[in-house]
Amino acid sequence: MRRLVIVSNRVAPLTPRKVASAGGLAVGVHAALAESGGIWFGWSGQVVAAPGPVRHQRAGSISYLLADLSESEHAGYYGGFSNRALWPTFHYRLDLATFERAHYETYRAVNRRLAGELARILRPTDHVWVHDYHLIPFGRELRRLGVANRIGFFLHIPFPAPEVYIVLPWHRSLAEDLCAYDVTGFQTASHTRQFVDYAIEELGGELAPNGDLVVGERRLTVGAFPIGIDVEDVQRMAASDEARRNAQVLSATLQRRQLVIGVDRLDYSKGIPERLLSFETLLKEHPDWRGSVTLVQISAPSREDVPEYQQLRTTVEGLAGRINGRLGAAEWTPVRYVNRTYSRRALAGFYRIAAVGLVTPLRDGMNLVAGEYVAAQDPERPGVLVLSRFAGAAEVLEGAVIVNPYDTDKTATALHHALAMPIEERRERHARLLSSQRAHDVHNWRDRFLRALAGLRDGQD
Ligand code: ADQ
Repeated sequence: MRRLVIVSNRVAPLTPRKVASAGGLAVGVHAALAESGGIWFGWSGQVVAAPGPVRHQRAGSISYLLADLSESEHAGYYGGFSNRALWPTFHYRLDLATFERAHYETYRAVNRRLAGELARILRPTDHVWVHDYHLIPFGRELRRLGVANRIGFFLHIPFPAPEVYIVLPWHRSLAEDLCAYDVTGFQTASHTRQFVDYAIEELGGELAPNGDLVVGERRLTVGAFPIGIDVEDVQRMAASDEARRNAQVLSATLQRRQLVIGVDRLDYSKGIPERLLSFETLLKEHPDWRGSVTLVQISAPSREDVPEYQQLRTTVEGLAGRINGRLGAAEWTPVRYVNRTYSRRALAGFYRIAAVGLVTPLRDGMNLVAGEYVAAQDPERPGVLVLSRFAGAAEVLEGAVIVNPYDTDKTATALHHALAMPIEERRERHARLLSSQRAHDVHNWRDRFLRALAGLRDGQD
C-alpha cells in the first residue's frame, strides 16, 4: 500500500488526548495521517550540542521520525531565517524583517540535511507532503538526491504580493524551490494568484490550458486548498463538561455583561494592539457600552526569544493597562488580558458564551480561531463573528462582519453593530458561516490536497 509521509518543522508525537490541546497545523496533519497511517517527519523540538541520527517513535498508526537540531542550526534556520526573514516578509512586515546571508545559508543547510535523512528511508511509491515556510527548499533538496516520488507542498501563511516578495534577497531561489514540487498549494485564490504572477513575471513561467504552471523544465499543479477545522470535533468540545465548567466560571465573573473575545498566539500579525485601540474607541464613541461589555483577550505566548515578540508583549500590556486605567471603574475592568494557553475545550466554552468573536489579524494565511468561534456557537443564540478582510478566512467564510483592522473608527462601529445585532440577523449570519465552514473543513482540505498529489483533478476518481 502507498504510504503518506508528512514533513513539518515541528513534530510533536501526539496521543489522541494531546491532539485535543494542539492548534492548527498539528490537528490538520494528525487528521491527514490518522485515517491511512503513515510517517510524520521533522524537528523533535530538541536543541542539542551534536545532533545524532533520527529517532523513531510509534503512536497508533503513525510512525514519528524525529530529528534534533544543533544550537547554530536552530538559531539560523528557525529563529533567524524562518522567523525573522520569511515570517515578517510574508506577513507584509518588512519593517521587522532581518535578512542575513548566514541565516539563509543555515536554513538551506538544515533543509538539505533533513532531506538527506528522509531520502534514506523513502520507498519509491511514497507520497510526500511538506508543510510550511520553514521547509520551502525541502522538495528541491530531495530532487537533488534523485528522489522521483510525488512531492507536494502546502504554505500555511500568505504568499505576498510580488512587489513585497521581491524584497527578499533570495526570492528567486525560493520560488524555484516552490516549483520543484508536483503540487504547490496555498490557502486562498489570492495567494495562488500572487505566486503565479511572480512566476510569470520573474521566472518566465506560463499557465498551461489545464491550469498547471510551467516553469522551464518543471510543470506543477498550483492551487488554493483552504484549511479548515474539524467542525464536529469543536462542537463536541463546546458541549463537553470541561467547556461548560470553564464557561460558567467566566460567566459568573462577567455579571451579565456582554463578552467580546479575542484568542491568538501573541504575534504581531494578529493585530492585537489595533484590536485594543478599536475597543477603546468603542467605549469612547458609544459610552452606553461602558460597564456593560468586557473584552477578554487570550494570547498564547509565542517565540518569546525573538525581540520583536518581547516588544509586542510590552505594547499590549501597556495598552490594556491604559484602557483599564482611563475608562474602567472599581467594579468593571474593560479589558482582561491573559497571556497563557488554555485547553481547546476550555476555549470552546469561552467562545460559546461570547457575544462577539473579534478576529482581526493584519495578515493571516487562514485563521482557524474564526472557524472555531463559529462552530462553538449555539445556533439558536449565536454570537457574531467580526473578521478582518486580511485573514484568508474572509475569502472562505460567508456571513461575518468584515472589517479593516487598520481603520480603528470603522472597526469600533462594526463592533457596536455586532453587539447590538438583532437575534434574527445573528441566526441568519451564523447559518451561512457554519455551512461555509463545513464546506471547507479539515477533512475536505486533506482529501483535496492528497487527490491533487495523486495526480487527480477535482471531480475525478
Ligand atoms: P497560527 O498563526 O498559529 O497558524 P491560527 O490559524 O489561528 O493561527 O491557529 C491557532 C491555533 O492555536 C488555533 O487552533 C487556536 O485555537 C489555538 N490557540 C490560539 N491561542 C491559544 C491559546 N491562548 N490557548 C490555546 N490555544 C490557542 C498558522 C497560520 C494561520 C493558519 C494555520 C493553519 O498563521 O493563518 O490558519 O497555520 O494553516
